[in-house]
Amino acid sequence: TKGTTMLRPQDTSTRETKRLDGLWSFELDGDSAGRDAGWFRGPLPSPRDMAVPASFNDLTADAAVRDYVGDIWYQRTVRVPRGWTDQRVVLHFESATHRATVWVDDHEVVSHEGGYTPFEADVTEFVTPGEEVRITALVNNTLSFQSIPPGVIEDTAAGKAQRYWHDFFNFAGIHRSVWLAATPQARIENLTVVTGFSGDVGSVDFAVETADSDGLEVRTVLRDAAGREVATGSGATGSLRVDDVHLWAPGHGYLYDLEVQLVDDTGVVLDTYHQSVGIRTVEVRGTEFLINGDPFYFKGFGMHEDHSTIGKAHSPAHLVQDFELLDWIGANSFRTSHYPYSEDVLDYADRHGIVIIDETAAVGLNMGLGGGIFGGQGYTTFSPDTINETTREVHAQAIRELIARDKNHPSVVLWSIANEPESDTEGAEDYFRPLFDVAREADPSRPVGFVNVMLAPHGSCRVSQFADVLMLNRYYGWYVNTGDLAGAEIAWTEELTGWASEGKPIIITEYGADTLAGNHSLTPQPWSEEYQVDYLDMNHRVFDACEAVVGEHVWNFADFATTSGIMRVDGNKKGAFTRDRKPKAAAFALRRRWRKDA
Ligand code: BDP
Repeated sequence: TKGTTMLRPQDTSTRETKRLDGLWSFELDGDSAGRDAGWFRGPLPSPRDMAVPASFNDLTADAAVRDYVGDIWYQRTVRVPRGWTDQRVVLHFESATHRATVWVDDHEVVSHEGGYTPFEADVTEFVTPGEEVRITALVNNTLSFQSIPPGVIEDTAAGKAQRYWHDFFNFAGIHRSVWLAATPQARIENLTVVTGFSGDVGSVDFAVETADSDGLEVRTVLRDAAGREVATGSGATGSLRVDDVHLWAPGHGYLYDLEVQLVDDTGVVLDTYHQSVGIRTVEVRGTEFLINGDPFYFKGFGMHEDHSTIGKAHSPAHLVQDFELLDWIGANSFRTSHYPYSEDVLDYADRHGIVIIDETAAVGLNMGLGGGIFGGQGYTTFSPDTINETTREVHAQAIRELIARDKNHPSVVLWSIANEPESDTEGAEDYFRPLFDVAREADPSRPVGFVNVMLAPHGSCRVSQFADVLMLNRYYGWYVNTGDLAGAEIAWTEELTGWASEGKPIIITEYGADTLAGNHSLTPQPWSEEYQVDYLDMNHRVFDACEAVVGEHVWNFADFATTSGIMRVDGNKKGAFTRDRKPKAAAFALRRRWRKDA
């Protein structure tokens, strides 16, 4: 699958969509027998019901389902809308974690690797408007050294076991909506906008790709938020001039609407597509991070798509609640740790002026994590047998697909191509150098970085040299200097001073302390709500004393599910909110710092 030239399904005067969410048939296939047996040719042999979108893991009362690794079948029938005659029909998955192959009736139509980016297939020749078709998706959630994120299947005395090096549960399934969508045959296929301004005059540079469009003309119309036409253009590429420009800015999600039309020589509009456009600029200058030329300070969190019952599924209700809490606490930004989030999340951020660091699913490329005396040994991170050139190609494709999907969102100001990879070795340097090029080639308009781990402190990291912005995860006072905030403050200040000498802006992308809600202590004891507050205060003193620090993202917005381990009690408890979004004392403390008005 191309994976990088497709537009999100949309209802316009020339396009129509049908969402396939609801209950699907579902069957685990532990022997991987279904493909050869042709399970897609008819109803699954012994299906149960499963919700889409949802992670399947927590929806049954069966540990074997929760921890299942392997092939997973989803199936449903759908009636193709009878009005779709002569249209091009596509089947679009917003995501399937971590990979999928899809059939329409007996025809294999698409395969896609990577659990958090969309893919689609042209199914026109396999469907008849007004008739039913059977859609079957073979999803697979196995992590290997050649997947992003990586993992390995190990042989244990009790059988095969999935192991991975990232600290969140390997939720899987169909996490976002599935669509049937109709477009005209002559169609708009891809669209890129890059914005700028000078004084009162804004610019919207656009590049449109079309298909089956011989003899047709591309026209563009830009309207302001009140629907007034402010600029028009003709041709597939160009630049629109916007007088008296109304900028998109943090806290101010002002959006124009760009309508792209495909028009024939008699003026008939054969296809039309709408794109929200926020006019703003992003720039790194010295140790500053500038949005619209103004220094920006990131306040917010590393987050997760994680909720009880639905796991990593997207849900509009949870989206609204999480953004309401971000607003309440005074956050102006977050990082999509540790994978691309639902496109609805980005749309919401665009509309509300929330700033996003957009991350790929490249997390856990580090055999030093989860190491120590209890394992982690036995693997070299970068080697021909582990994370290798094939992995790098999968990783490159993940970067391309992230940027292809999210390039037009004004909320996205910075790409994060990996979280906490090994970065202090020659293997890491060789692995990452070309990946920064991949990102910059796909999007020359935004800075690129990766998130550095405390195992590669200042002076030993060999990858940060490629980054425009330094993103640091540090746990002084938690994983080191545990319970010793005075010692932590000294050590942290010293390391940060080293990083500040690099002359690049620094965003602290993680700092946090596990905290059991309701656990209190008069003296600063780790795991208590009071310690979490003291820990954050200490960190803030360190940041405030360092000019190069341009942002603070607490780890994490909310408690979240992880794999089982002796370091985790019912998951990771570093949330400012609990998993069901109740505030800990730290939430109020952060609100006092971030909303001086509150
Ligand atoms: C960092 C990771 C993050 C973890 C966090 C922690 O980036 O995913 O959840 O530490 O240990 O290593 O809480």
